[in-house]
Amino acid sequence: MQLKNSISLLLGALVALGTSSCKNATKQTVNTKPNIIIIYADDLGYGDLSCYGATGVQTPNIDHLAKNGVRFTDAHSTASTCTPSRFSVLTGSYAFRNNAAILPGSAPLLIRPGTPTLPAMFQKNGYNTAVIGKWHLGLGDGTPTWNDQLRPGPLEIGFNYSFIVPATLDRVPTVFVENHQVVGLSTSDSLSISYDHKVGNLPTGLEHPEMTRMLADSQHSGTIIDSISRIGFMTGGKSAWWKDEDITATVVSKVKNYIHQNKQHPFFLYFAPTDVHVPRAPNARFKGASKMGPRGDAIAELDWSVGQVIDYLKKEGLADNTLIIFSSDNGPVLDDGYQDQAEALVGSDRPWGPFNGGKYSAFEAGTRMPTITYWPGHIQQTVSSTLFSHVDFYASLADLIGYKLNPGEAPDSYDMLPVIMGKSSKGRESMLEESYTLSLRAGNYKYIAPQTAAIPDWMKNKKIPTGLSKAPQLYDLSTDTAEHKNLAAIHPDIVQSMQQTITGIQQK
Ligand code: NG6
Ligand code: CA
Repeated sequence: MQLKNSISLLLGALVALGTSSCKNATKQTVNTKPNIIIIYADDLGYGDLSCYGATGVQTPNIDHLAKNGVRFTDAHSTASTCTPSRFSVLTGSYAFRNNAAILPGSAPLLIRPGTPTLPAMFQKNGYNTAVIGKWHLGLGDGTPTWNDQLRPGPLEIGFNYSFIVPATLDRVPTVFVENHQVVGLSTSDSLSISYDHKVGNLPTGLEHPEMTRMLADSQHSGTIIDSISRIGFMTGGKSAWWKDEDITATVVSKVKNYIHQNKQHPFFLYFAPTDVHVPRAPNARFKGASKMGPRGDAIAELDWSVGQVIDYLKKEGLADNTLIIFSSDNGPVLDDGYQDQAEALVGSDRPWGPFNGGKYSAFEAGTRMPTITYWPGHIQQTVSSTLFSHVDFYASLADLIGYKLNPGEAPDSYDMLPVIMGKSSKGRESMLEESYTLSLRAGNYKYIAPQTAAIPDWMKNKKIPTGLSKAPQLYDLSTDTAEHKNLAAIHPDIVQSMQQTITGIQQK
């Protein structure tokens, strides 16, 4: 493999350095394996970055990655919502295998200890591993014990360190969890939450909308914390509550600490920024950074975080030895329950790019993600239209570090390392997309399996078509990027064969 050759060349060079001189070189020889950072943003759409056509906000730091790395135009998260997409990145499995769907903040750990995971794979190969940022994959065995040790969690499935937002910004509890503990919790003020009834006396958005800084729909009108009403109810644990405006800076400082502590040791960092999910309350420093109000400003804040990582790697002398993969977990949504003017201020920008749909949708914008790989001196700069899925990170990164997958490990993951490195354009022959149904991409076609559950084809408040229909749908993306013209009736043979492929994947 070409890449392995280049790694051995690099190894050779470092060893040579180590024999010829000084302390620094000796230090560097310790860390000969490349570090890997996956930066996985939240709800960032295909058209949300200036390198993908955004004009209402500029994203110079992420654009820098794109200009010097591989910018994908047909790369996908596995699903159009968060939990299933993140499940797939970390396990190399499609989420339907585990019935993974959006989790409440009280859910137990979805990935059971003992399951092969991407971080555990790195650990086995001598890496230190961390998750910093959004988790949303559950904690504990039953109901999480917020006032006690929270386990199992990230540390039980392959991470050496974790600093997480347990679920989403719009869900209780609004606290960080570091390793097994809620950060800053006082023993004299225990924290409790519920998703079905009010606990404690804190005001809710339903009772006191005037106490909130942005109005929310009824589902987001539970307990008000930091002037924002949330999904669910919460009381106590006051010393541990986050301030929304400070979340990104806190998380970025943890990222820097982690990189610093591991600068002489290979590491895998899953950095999951909370921008640009609702409620969008970026730091005041970013107010007006875009022309698009809080949603655009949150994109600017996200770009800042990426810039901080790039600069810090340089400062620590790690830039040339670190592969960065940047992407997002699902497509964009303007109104996800809070009135923050996202729709009014979007202007002529198209967060969903040239595609139809968005978050939650079976149409392309649900899963087609801005995706960039960057590794100075190693990646061949290019724009890649290769069909690629984030479930492939697992097998590709295994190849990068010379690890052979065990039978059954990362069952849906293909080794696409040459594509990640910009050295091949040979993509997947077929790829599953998950939403409230299953879809399949193969050749020029996209097939969306019929969905009989009572989910509408149009989400009125969000103004997003779900892409669901009781009838099969078939689109030719080479002539119909926006999935408007259903060809299923004209090509029943293609419909049948694509449905069979899905059934085959399901039975694997
Ligand atoms: C939905 C929430 C939405 C968001 C989403 C998860 C309601 C009405 N909406 O159920 O606000 O939290 O879940 O987003 O409850 S995700 O990016 O983590 O998938
Ligand atoms: Ca998301």
